[in-house]
Amino acid sequence: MADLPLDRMRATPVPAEMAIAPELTIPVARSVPREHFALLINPFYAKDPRASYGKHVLTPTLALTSIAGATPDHWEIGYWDENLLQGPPPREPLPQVVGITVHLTFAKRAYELARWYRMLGSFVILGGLHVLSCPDEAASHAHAIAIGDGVQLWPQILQDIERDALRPRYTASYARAYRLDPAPRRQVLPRESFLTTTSVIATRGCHNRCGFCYLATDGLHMPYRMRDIQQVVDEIAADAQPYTVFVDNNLGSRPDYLKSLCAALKPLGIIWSAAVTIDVTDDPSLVREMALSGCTGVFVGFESLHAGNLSDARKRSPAPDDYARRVALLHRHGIQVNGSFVLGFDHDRPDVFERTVQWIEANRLECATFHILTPYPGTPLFRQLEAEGRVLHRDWDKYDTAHVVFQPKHMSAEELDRGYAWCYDRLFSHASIWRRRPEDPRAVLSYLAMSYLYKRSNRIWHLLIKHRLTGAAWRPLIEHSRRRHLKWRARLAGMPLDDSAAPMPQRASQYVSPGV
Ligand code: B12
Ligand code: SF4
Repeated sequence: MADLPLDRMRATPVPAEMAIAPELTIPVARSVPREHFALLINPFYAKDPRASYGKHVLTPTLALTSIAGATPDHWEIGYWDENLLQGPPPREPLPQVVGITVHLTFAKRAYELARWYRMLGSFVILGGLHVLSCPDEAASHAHAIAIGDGVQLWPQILQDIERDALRPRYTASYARAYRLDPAPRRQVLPRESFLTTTSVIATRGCHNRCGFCYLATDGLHMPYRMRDIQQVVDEIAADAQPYTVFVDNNLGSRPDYLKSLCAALKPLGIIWSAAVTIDVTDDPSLVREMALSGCTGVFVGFESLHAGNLSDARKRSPAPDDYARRVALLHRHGIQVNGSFVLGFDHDRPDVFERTVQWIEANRLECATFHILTPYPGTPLFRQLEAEGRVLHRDWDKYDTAHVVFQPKHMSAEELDRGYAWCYDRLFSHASIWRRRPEDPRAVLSYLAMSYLYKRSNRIWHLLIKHRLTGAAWRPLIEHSRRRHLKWRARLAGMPLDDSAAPMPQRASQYVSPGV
C-alpha cells in the first residue's frame, strides 16, 4: 500500500450539492393541500467522492415507481428525487399526501422532510427498508408507516386518508404472488435525468441469507418469488429503452428461471445487466444463454477472498480459489464483471487491501466496488458486534459502507478506513485501469473510454446531473453498444458451447459499465 498517497481521493473537492442536502425554508403563508395529490420522494444522501457519481443516476428508484403504479386512478401523483440536484421537493401545490422512501443512510434527511411537510400541512407516510428494520424510530416522524411491501399497502393508506381513518401502522408480508403487482409507473419520471429508466425486478429475495445482508433482518421474511416472465418482458418492451438494469438482489438464485427469462429476452434485442452470485457459472450453457440474450455485465458479490469470512457470514458460495476460472468464463462470453468486495471481516488483516486489489487486477475485472463491513440494524451481524461491544455509534448517516462504524478485529478502525480509501485510489488509477484492460486488443479502446467516462469524470457527472443531460449524453453510447452487441451475439450463436479452449468471437465494444 506504500506506493500511493492514502488520502488523495479524500482531498478531491466535492461540490456542495453532492455533500449537503438542499435547504428547506419555512414559508410565510400556509397553503391549502391539494386534495388527491400525492408526492413521492427519494431523499438526498451525501455522495462518496471516491466512487463514481454516475451510479446515482444509472436507474431511478423502483420503490417509488412501484408505489406510483399502485396508486388509484383518481389520485394525481408526483415524483421528486433530491439526488437529481434540482433543489428541495416542491411545496406548491402542497400535496395532500407525501410518501417518502427511507433507507438507513438517508433516514435523517427523510425525517427532516417529514417534519417539514407535516408542518406545512400534508399527511406524511414513510416506507422502505429502514422503516422495516427500525419501525419505532420511523413511526415518531410520520402520520403513518408502511412496514414491508408498499405496493399492497399504499392503496389502503390512501383510501383510509379519504375516509379520515388513517392508522399509524400498516404491515404487509412479501408472501403474496409477485405477478399480482401492477406494473411500475415510469411515466412519472424525469426520463432525461437517468442513464436508463428501465430498472426492472424479476425476482425477490435470495437463496442465501448472509449474516451481513439486509435480507437477514429480523422479521423480514422474503421468500424467493419470481414474476411471470411475460410480465417482465412486457414491462421492458413498454419502456422502449436499449438498456435494462435488473435490480434484483440475485437474479441467478434459480438458474432454471434465469434460463427461461434469457430465452424470452432474446427477441427484444436489448442489452442488460444484473446482480448475480458467482454460482451462475456452475453451468456454462446458462452463461452462454445470458450472453445471447444481451447480458453485457454482471454485478457479483464475491464479498471476500478468504473462505473463513464467507463461512462466518454463512454465504453459500464456490470456493474463492475457483473465482478466477469463473470470471474467465464470463469474460469469454463478453460479460463484464463488477466485483463487490466487503472489507473488515474478522479474518481480514491489514494485507487484505493489497491482496484484494491485486486479485482484481490479475483477473482483469472491469469494475469493482468496495464496502466497509456495515452492521445493518436488525441483522445477525449487528447483534454479534453489539454483544461484543464493537459497535462504535448509531449515526445512521455513516452506515453507508464508506465509513467504519464498528471495531475491526485485526486492525484499527483508522487502518480499515485508510485501506478502503487506498483500494478505490488504486482501482481508479491510470495504472490499474490499464492493467485490467481486456485480453482481446480489439476491445481495449472502448474499455478505456468506458472506464474513464465512469470512473474519472466526477466533475462531468456533476454537470450532467445538474443540467439534466445524463440521458442525452449517454443514450447514443448505449445504443452504439447495443448495436455492436447484436452483431457479436449473432457470431456467438454460430459457435459451439464454450469448452474453454474454443476461440470466441471478438468482444463487442461496450460503453456500458456493469455498474458504476
Ligand atoms: C438500485 C439500488 C441502488 C441504486 C439506487 C438507484 C436509485 N436511484 O434508487 C444505487 C446504485 C445508487 C445504490 C446505492 C447504494 N446502495 Co443500493 N440498492 C439498490 C437495489 C439493488 C435496488 C433498490 C430497489 O429499487 N428495490 C426494489 C424496490 C421495489 O424495493 P424497496 O426499495 O424495498 O421498496 C419496497 C418496500 O421497501 C416499500 N417501500 C419503499 N419505499 C416506500 C415508500 C412508501 C411511501 C411506501 C408506502 C412503501 C415503500 O415498498 C416497496 C415495494 O414493496 C437494492 C437491493 C434490492 N434489490 O432492493 C440495493 C440496496 C438498497 N442498496 C444498499 C446499499 C448498501 C447501497 C449503498 C450504501 C452502497 C454504496 N456504498 O454505494 C449505496 C447507498 C447510497 C446511499 N447513501 O443511500 C443496500 C441497503 C442496505 C440497508 N439496510 O439500507 C441494498 C438493500 C443492497 C443490499 N443487499 O445490501 N443502490
Ligand atoms: S448473496 Fe447477496 S443478496 Fe443474497 S443474502 Fe447474500 S449478500 Fe444478500
